[in-house]
Amino acid sequence: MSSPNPISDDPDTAPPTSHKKLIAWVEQWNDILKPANVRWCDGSEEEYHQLCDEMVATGTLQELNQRPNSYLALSDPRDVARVEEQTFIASVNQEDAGPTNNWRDPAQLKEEMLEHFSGSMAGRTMYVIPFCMGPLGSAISQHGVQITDSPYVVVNMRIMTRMGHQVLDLLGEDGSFVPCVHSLGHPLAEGEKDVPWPCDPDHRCIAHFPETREIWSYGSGYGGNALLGKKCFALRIASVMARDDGWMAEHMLILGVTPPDGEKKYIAAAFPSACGKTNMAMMVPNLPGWKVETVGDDIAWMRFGDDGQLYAINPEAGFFGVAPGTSEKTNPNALATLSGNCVFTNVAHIEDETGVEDVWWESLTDEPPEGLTNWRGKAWNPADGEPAAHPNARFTVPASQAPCIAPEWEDPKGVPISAILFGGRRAEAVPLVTEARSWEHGIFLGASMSSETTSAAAGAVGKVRFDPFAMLPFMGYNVGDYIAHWLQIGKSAIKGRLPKLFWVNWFRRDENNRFVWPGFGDNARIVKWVVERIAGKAEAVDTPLGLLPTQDALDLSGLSEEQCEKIRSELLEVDTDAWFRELPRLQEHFDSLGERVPDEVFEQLEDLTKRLQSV
Ligand code: TSX
Ligand code: MN
Repeated sequence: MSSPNPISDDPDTAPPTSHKKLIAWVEQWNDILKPANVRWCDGSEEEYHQLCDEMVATGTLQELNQRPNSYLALSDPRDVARVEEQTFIASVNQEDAGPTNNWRDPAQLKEEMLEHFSGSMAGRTMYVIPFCMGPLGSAISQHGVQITDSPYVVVNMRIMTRMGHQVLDLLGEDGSFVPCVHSLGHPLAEGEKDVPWPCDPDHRCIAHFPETREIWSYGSGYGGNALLGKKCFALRIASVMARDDGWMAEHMLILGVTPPDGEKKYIAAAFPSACGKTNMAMMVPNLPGWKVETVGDDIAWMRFGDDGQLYAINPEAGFFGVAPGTSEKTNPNALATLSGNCVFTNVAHIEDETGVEDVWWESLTDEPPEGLTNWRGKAWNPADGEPAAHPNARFTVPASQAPCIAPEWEDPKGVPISAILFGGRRAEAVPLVTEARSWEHGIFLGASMSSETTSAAAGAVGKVRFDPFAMLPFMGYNVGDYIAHWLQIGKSAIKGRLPKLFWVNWFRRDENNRFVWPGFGDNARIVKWVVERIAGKAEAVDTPLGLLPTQDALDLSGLSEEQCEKIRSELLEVDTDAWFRELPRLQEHFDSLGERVPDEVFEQLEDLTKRLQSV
């Protein structure tokens, strides 16, 4: 005899699909999680408003009267960021997860997690969110279905993905989807009062099963731990799909750049955290007549078209950006994007005597306004030395609202990528811009990527951390196999059709510890050289590190004579001494990545050593 089933017995909650596998999967989890209700999300505006209103009533959200349809959420102070220590790649063989991932045996991990999932949605609604990563109907897009007991996750997923009934239509009766299970881990007993940000920090676990392409997330409601379409699916699981099916899932922004009298080109760029990826994607060029438009700010999925070109889509529909540091000076386009329809998380709250309710974060204005409430919901006192907004405070906003959004950002066929930049934050040694000598040399540069830690992350400041391809926390499989996949992409490509690869560094400092490069809109000068190199119109000089702009090739017009002199002598020269110090660190880095690192990487390191020795 079958037990009464709230999914199919109640006509109001009957599944709006005839996809048997999907219905069976939802029923299976309904039995495990034991929610009070099941709600299939349709993705409508009414649904969004209803959930927001409910969260205002329960105290999860505060409405902001200065920005239409915008809200502030303050998290549990123990649930403020991705949790890498509790993030797992559960492949059958440990070696398939590789030395850079936390590995667990899949069967064992599932058994453990099921104990936590058992009854974890008691007293709550289980939302079923069908979503699409990428434009609806694109051959590069992929579908997922997330189960969650967090209405905050539902409204964020509606901004960050294409979600709802259209996705069920696309799935039809047997379309494939990545099943994503998420629970906050805070069941409610009969009559128990809820808290504004339920979670279970002591038992958090973000699990990926690459072989069966499943995601299980327990205990956190924050960002990449909970919005499973983003880091979990679009990077960790998608990187595995991409390896198996000959495409690429990368931690990259995508921008379009139009020269004053030339053809629009598209550039993808990978940077570790705290290098200003969103700022770069939304850059206002400091060169007359040049235009930069945004296709994506965080993730790129790339596939070869029939013409042999690599085409990229942004799998996301919104920006989930770090708020602190975002200002009229660093990113005016982001501020314009945030005029309404935003969810802010862990920023500070303003409520003044005139009835204004809005948000604030560090460096939004030169001076903080009076009467701030900090991200922990307490009156903010600057004398305490604590920031008003959490350093990892976020905004969630539809990408379509950006004034700089490229008109073709949702083109299902993607945009053709002409160049890929690898960057990092390095005070020394790494030049302003270097063109790779070949695809294989570019892969060596990507695999060598490193960045100095900033105060935004925990731990020591100014320590160099390697972060190959800015993918270290996001590879769903062995890092050596990942590098081999990049090499394989090069082998399977039509000759001459691959994007050119570059290495950039905006963060060199002088003897007084001041940044030498003006950065921000002036990065357009580097973009210009890149675009001209693609067109075969700019000069480069062959150095041991790769191809650097000749002293005159970089457009420095409008910068002071003193600045130009410093840039030419410090940022466009190879510091051989610094590189002899760097070589053993690189050797150690590649040795630490395990047995599967391809020989080509070590050959590149040898070649670099020889070139430096023959200077
Ligand atoms: O985002 C940044 N970009 C990329 C912009 C398109 N930031 C901020 C990084 C933290 C997230 C940068 N910071 C950049 C940069 O190019 N460059 C720097 C370093 C820098 C900081 C301040 C100044 C110049 C360079 N100038 C003054 O303070 C006047
Ligand atoms: Mn990212």
